[in-house]
Amino acid sequence: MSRVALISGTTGQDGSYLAEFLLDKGYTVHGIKRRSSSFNTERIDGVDVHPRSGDARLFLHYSDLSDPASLTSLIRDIRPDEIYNLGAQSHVRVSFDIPGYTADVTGLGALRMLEAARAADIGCRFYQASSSEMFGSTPPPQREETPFHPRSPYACAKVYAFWSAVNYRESWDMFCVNGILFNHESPRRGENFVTRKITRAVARIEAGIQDKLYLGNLDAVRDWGYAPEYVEAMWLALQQDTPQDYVVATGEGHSVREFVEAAFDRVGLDWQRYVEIDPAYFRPAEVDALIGDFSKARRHLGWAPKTLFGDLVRVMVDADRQLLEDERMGRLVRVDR
Ligand code: NDP
Ligand code: GDR
Repeated sequence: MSRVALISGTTGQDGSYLAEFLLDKGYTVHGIKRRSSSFNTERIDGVDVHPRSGDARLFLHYSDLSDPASLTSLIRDIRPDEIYNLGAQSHVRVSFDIPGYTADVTGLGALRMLEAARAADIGCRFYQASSSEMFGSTPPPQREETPFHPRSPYACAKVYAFWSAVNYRESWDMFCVNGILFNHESPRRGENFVTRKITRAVARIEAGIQDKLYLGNLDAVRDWGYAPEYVEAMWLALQQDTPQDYVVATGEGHSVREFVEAAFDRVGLDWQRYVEIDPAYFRPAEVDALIGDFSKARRHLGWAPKTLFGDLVRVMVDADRQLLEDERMGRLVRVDR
């Protein structure tokens, strides 16, 4: 019998890659999608989700992390072997504008998933999408033992979710794991995160349909990896004998300025002619530098990143050039090009 996984956040960057990864491993995958007034399943539209097709193994269900009753009945009905809680209001800058909503979905949402899993009493394994943002202003390198100092409502909510997962592990003997993932990007990255904002703008500027790129703090340093590789680490963390927490990162730090420069270099343009600073993109409190030490993940999971900074920038710029070309030619476009 095929193993069964439930993913919250299936329609997001990571959820879409994880769904594909698990389907390739032979899992039956159930995903949560939330009600929206416009289509929000674009990232997984390429996967067969048609429930009437005899061999369909991906099923999407309406639910929401703010609705405990729907989570409880979903888990009770599906009886998953593994739950991946990836759903979140995941934008750090936006969390300053909607702190209550962020705390509810990103923080309490995790608790609701944990409690629904406990109530179902099915012995399932639970992955919580924790974040390097929890380290906040604690200087790099950051590892599993590094103290948290969150700098945004988003990061505070993630700290709450992190400790809730630990608490369910210790209180109820549940197999709960936190993956503390550092920034990871891809052509499926949301367009208002800085890497994708830059690569999309580079493609448009090269094509002559955009003049300027407005950004905030160029000095921030991040440890950027490649999303498809990070979902494997999530899965590996749930296959171990004991539940533990893992930092997943590349170990390399680069500034936003370096990312901008490398992306414009890829198309032979001088970034200084196009980039302007807009203070609207500054954050009330910034996280200056995140660089992860992933030696525990390497040791326990046998995991290491393959795609590093230069290749990541190249993959993302090239994908956005191709995407733009396809849009201009009126071709049917999938976001994972
Ligand atoms: P995305 O923002 O791309 O995806 C977030 C997902 O959560 C979407 O599917 C979204 O649905 C869903 N969601 C939002 N609100 C709700 C809600 N109320 N109920 C149910 N689902 C909801 O994030 P990523 O894929 O980049 O990240 C996945 C997870 O990992 C998130 O929890 C994020 O905080 C965390 N993380 C991400 C890192 C990264 O660098 N990408 C690093 C560390 C942690 P919809 O599509 O409808 O908006
Ligand atoms: P981050 O990602 O906050 O690290 O959270 P983001 O790409 O939004 O910002 C990275 C850095 O770039 C600076 N920056 C800008 N950011 C955005 N979005 N837009 C801009 O115009 C801009 N200009 C400069 C930011 O100030 C910041 O320092 C991501 C999310 O995926 C979280 O969910 C996840 O937990 C963390 O990564 C790890």
